[in-house]
Amino acid sequence: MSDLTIWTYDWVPEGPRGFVRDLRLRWACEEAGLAYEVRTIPFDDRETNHLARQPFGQVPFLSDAGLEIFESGAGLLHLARKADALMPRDPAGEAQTLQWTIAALNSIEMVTVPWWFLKISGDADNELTGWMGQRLGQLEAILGAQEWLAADRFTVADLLMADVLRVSAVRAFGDRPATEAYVARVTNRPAFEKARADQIALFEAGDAARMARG
Ligand SMILES: N[C@@H](CCC(=O)N[C@@H](CS)C(=O)NCC(=O)O)C(=O)O
Repeated sequence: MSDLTIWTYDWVPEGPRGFVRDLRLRWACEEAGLAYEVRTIPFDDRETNHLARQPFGQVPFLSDAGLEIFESGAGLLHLARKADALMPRDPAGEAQTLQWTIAALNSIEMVTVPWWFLKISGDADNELTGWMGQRLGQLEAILGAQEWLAADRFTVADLLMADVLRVSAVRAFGDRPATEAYVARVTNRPAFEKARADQIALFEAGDAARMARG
């Protein structure tokens, strides 16, 4: 048995499969060669059935021996501390990795998720479009000039930024060739492919279990 357990739902509808954020933690473990297992909580009653472990009723959360950690970003940084493959150990490389990891969450995902939500709710030209366009344009300039966000190499910051940017509506927004090449490059990594395939297989098994329950 591994010390690391990634917790997710036992099932989700088809739409979010391949995008549920446990994938970030699976991907990081795969990149780092960290042994882990995946365990589930029931999707039904999710709003109340695990509040002690994830106060918003969401997934993922991570167990590591006696520790429990929620928020995918916190889980990623916890894993990054264990593995050079995710974060360099020199102070400058580590600082760059931390800043870009937080930027992925707090400067990019902070606008892309509400923008996407308004868009799928029928408000395609919503008021967040200008804000998101500005942020993604700024990132496009950076990704046009450098291959990786931090320390001239792949880090957990790239894993997270690419996961934020790979949402199809965000990917299709505007003409951003450097960003598109970056997302393709990062998500072509075998560790991503495995994490994604494993997540989809878990939710497909959940289909069968729900069908058997009737
Ligand atoms: N900020 C949280 C967001 C977690 C989140 O949005 N989880 C989604 C799955 S990817 C979820 O549990 N959705 C179900 C719900 O909100 O009821 C994180 O990064 O861990």
